[in-house]
Amino acid sequence: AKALSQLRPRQPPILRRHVVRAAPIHVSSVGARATSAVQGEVARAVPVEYHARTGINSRADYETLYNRSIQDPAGFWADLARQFHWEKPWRKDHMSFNFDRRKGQVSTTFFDGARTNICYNAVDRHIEQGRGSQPCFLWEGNDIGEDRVMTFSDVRDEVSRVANWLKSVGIGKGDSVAIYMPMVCELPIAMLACARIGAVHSVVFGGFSAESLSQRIADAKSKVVITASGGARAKKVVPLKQIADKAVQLAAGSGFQVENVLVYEHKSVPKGECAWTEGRDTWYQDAIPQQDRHCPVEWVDSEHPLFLLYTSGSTGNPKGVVHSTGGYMVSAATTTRYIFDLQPGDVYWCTADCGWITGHSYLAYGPLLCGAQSVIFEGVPNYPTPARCWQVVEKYKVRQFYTAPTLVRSLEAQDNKFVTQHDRSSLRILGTVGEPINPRAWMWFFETVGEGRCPIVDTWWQTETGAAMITPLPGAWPCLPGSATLPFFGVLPVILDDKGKELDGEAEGILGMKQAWPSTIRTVKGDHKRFEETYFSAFPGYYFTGDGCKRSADGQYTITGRVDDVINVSGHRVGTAEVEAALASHGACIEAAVVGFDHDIKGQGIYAYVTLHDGNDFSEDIRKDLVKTVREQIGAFAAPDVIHWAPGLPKTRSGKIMRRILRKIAVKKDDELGDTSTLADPGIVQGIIELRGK
Ligand code: 6R9
Repeated sequence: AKALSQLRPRQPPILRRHVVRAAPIHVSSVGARATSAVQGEVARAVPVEYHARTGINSRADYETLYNRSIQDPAGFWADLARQFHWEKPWRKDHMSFNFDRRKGQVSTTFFDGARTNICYNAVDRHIEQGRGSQPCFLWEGNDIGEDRVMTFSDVRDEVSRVANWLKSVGIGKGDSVAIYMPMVCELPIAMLACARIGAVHSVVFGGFSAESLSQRIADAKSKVVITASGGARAKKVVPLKQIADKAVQLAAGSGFQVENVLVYEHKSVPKGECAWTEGRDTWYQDAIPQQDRHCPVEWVDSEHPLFLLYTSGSTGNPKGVVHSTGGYMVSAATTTRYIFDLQPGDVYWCTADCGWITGHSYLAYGPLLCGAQSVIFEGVPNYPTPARCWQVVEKYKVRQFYTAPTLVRSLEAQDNKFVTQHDRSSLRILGTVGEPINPRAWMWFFETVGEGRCPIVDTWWQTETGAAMITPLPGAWPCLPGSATLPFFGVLPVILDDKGKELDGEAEGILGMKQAWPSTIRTVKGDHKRFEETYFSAFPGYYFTGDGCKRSADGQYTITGRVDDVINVSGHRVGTAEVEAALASHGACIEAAVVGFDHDIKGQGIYAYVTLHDGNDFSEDIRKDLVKTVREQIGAFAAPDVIHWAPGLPKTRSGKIMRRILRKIAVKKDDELGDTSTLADPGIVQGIIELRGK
């Protein structure tokens, strides 16, 4: 083991400068001092000079708009919606919602009476405004040197051809289409093609297994599946067609018959290597170029479903979250514009896969609706080297870069030279989503990647919310490392206690929503009762987020982690995110995951899985020092009872730690781990089990 003195001051000096020297910042007119509620590292508000082209450049600017959005949501959203084309206008009294089951069916509607089409607004509208020859997709392949640019006109032609093909096989308004594709331009094109004709897309992430895909195909009743022969992830080939074939077969076994499979030939798996079912399968490259490049737009009601996206909760099968057309369009566009200060022509990069909600709202729809150029990256961030992201940033002169904390931490673990060897002077805004970001990783992102120049927008939201809900607006108030800060326009968060009572002022509890926003989840596919039970039963009258949250005296919100992950130790509420941030602040630790376990005396104890930086051995000294770090930064009550060394953490492919598995390993129920096939690396589980007690 290395001497501890070598481990502790590992933080780059530049980071220390910020943490230690940053002066207390006045974040509001009342002059409250802000510190992040994510404990573990001293995080102070970080002011960043940024002039937003949206015109929101102070907290006062924000408050004026925010207050109107809450007092008159119908008028506020109508004003924002006018930038789009509506074939038929909405009624004056166009929105309604009921979040209280006791008063009848839970529902949300926006832009009632109106008809529109999101594909028209995302693509055709820009062509009509003279931007047809502007690039809108900048595709970067898995291997260096592979790239492709598509303009808005190119995209309209291709979308229309796919839409015409869908019609030719009998797909029409309201029918669902499953999309199981790698990150090629044809993926968002397939989504837009569905939207163009009023079909409902159901994108399934290319990393899901045949079982998961078949379950989603059958639940959504997708008669058509659009897939590819294969996909490329670093040096790995994903046999998508083979998996899709198995999924279609499994669906048939459960009584649902897929009628057509459209297969895009991807270079990773050439035509000759694909199994083929005559009469059911069609090669994309054969059929699509034959189609007419004109396809009329199908105008749909604002409440017409745009897409389904399956998401897993704490119980049961994945739920098909249903989003509407008009409301989703206005939320996706408005949040993209204000949070990323996105203007037509900006080069913007969201690293999410289209298989997740982030890819839907912030890779496909949001940037297109704003007329931006959206980078689509097929590969992985550390291939061929950990410099890949910054190389892409340099190549395309990316202005806004949006990613997940897990990616930030994995790149932070590498030599900084991978970052600094590429020019990042084009970057203006950085963003994170998906999980709490620990202040140390935040600081590294801010200082090393953003050169201390770019505000970081830490956006909190969910598949169910469709668009970002709690988020900084760049330049309008100081960033607070680890905190999503303030609610977006139209979002009215509440902090609830266990009994569902609203807490005022500075408070900690469960995050709920009191008022509908345009992209509110409308229902769960085929099961409105389950929808009401999952989201509107715990606390009648509120949308239940499942997240814990703290609000500071001046109204800033910090997510503390899923409430199902909060650990109650001797009556103290300990957020797993807090303990993880504390552990991760230790120089030897790269990442940590914390779960609760039943404890005879304390009620619950804290069980921490810790992954160390390369070059650090698992040792008793580091173990003690890690526990000490938590005691020092949070308090003795939060000190982990167990530190379990882990070669890596079990994560879904979207980077979420599967705590369900870790809870079972902690209590030695290795035979109850359940389905581990959706893990990015299922092999990691055995590695963790082997280190138990070590
Ligand atoms: C967009 C997305 C939603 C859950 C959510 C919360 C966690 C997302 C976060 C965050 C802290 C953030 N989460 N963003 N936690 N800070 N900025 O990720 O949707 O996959 O449905 O996950 O992710 O726990 O409830 P989804």
